Amino acid sequence: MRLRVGIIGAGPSGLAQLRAFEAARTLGGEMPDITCFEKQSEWGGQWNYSWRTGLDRRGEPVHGSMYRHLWSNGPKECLEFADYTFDEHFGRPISSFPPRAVLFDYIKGRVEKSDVRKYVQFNTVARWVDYSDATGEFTVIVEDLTNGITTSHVFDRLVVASGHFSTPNVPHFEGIETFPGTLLHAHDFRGAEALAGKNVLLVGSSYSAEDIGMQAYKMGAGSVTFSYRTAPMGFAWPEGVRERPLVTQFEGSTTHFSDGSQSDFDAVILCTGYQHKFPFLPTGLALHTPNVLYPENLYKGVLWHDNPRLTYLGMQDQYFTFNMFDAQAWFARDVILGLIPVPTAAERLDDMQTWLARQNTIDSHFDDVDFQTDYLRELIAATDYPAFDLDRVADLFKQWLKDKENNILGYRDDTHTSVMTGTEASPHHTPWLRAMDDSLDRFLGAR
Ligand code: FAD
Ligand code: NA7
Repeated sequence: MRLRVGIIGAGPSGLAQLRAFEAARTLGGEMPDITCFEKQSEWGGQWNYSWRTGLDRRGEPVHGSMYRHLWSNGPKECLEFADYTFDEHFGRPISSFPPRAVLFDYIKGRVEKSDVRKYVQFNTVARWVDYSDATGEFTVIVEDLTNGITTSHVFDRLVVASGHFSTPNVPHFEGIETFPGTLLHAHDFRGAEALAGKNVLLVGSSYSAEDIGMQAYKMGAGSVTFSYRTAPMGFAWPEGVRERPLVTQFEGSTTHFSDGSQSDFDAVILCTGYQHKFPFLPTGLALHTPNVLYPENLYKGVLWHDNPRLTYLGMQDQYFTFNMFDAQAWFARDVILGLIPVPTAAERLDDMQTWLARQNTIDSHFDDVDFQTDYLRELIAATDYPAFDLDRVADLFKQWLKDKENNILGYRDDTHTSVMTGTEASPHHTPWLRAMDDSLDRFLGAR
């Protein structure tokens, strides 16, 4: 009997896994029996935009957290697939910071070319997983959301690629229930147009706060205030944008901060991050971790230490994205195919502890980049994923971090050079601050 591999999720991580197996097959390798369950009706994960919030039309929690006018927040040259370049997909240079629809098109292009759609069961949600020590098998209960019928599927290996930016972390602040204006978590944010003229408060000091705050500014917010728990972002903000320490209390539309200051707001957006949540996994298989570069209990960042037949993809905090999911998927594939041996539990622990100890010494974004670069280096060296100059990508990330420091509203107008092809990005026809149409057609069209 062929090895049976189940994959949960057809976002960039799950698609990387399908692509990895397909790449091995085209080289003459034996393909396992693969089934990928995707609860949405289309693949692409977060990049498959949904206007819905809360529950979807079938009553499932909406997965998507992306919004209108979302443009890549890192250079595309840092996430380029090594086996499917932007040049191959678009046939000409494009700019370095494309909008969501353009990256969605790129992701889809690779898997459409690879003909892996046949492995995906869409509209199918993983409800529960059992593992049997006696047989070494996973039993996965799924529901076909189109007809409510549940079925049971048995696998020898399971890959969890269900993402970790969908279940919001929503802290409570004293008096928040008295706030009369717009109040939501970033997960439910879909666009900043209605924030024009409003005084907006964003709680949080990471990517979501920064980007939604700048969207609000771009769309004409009256003022933008960030509230941080640990440290301010410290960018050279434009006029009308400021940072305050943590909110201590809401009193109607008045918000108090820990430095004793107070302000009135029309809208509050909680950009307070996400939870790793796996409602379909029992204790013993479910990963519990904050959003960090090296979650505990994952050997090489992917194999579940307590049961290496279970793989997690994309569970790290991310600098590298698409190409990291590839590196992980190629590694997981070769473990699943028996080409990479799984070390003993003691050896795995030792390896994880080395990475975890290094993680504890990180004290800058540059350190983050170096950490994740070395992590990818190790994974890529272990497989036939096409090698590329990781140090040059790390340099690009560091340049991008500096560019943001210099010009938080203008860094997306910078261009970078592809490490894969040497192609220099073309400047976009419209500066990001004035680009009000984020469609694929407009992006590819002339000025
Ligand atoms: P996801 O994209 O979340 O895909 C997971 C898939 O699993 C989904 O299709 C979901 O429907 C499916 N699924 C979940 N649960 C089940 C279940 N029980 N059964 C069946 N299917 C299930 N990255 C960048 O590189 N650049 C950016 O500019 C960028 N911006 C971002 C902005 C936002 C607002 C967010 C939230 C993320 C952003 N990211 C960005 C990171 C982004 O998460 C990754 O690029 C990528 O989408 C992660 O892929 P994934 O496959 O691991 O997870
Ligand atoms: P992140 O990067 O996980 O950041 C979460 C932020 O939320 C971070 O600044 C936290 O502050 C803050 N946070 C968390 N809990 C609280 C409470 N209780 N009070 C105040 N602040 C809090 O999530 P993001 O949503 O920004 O980014 C995730 C992805 O979405 C990313 O890939 C983007 O590209 C889009 P801390 O610094 O820990 O004090």
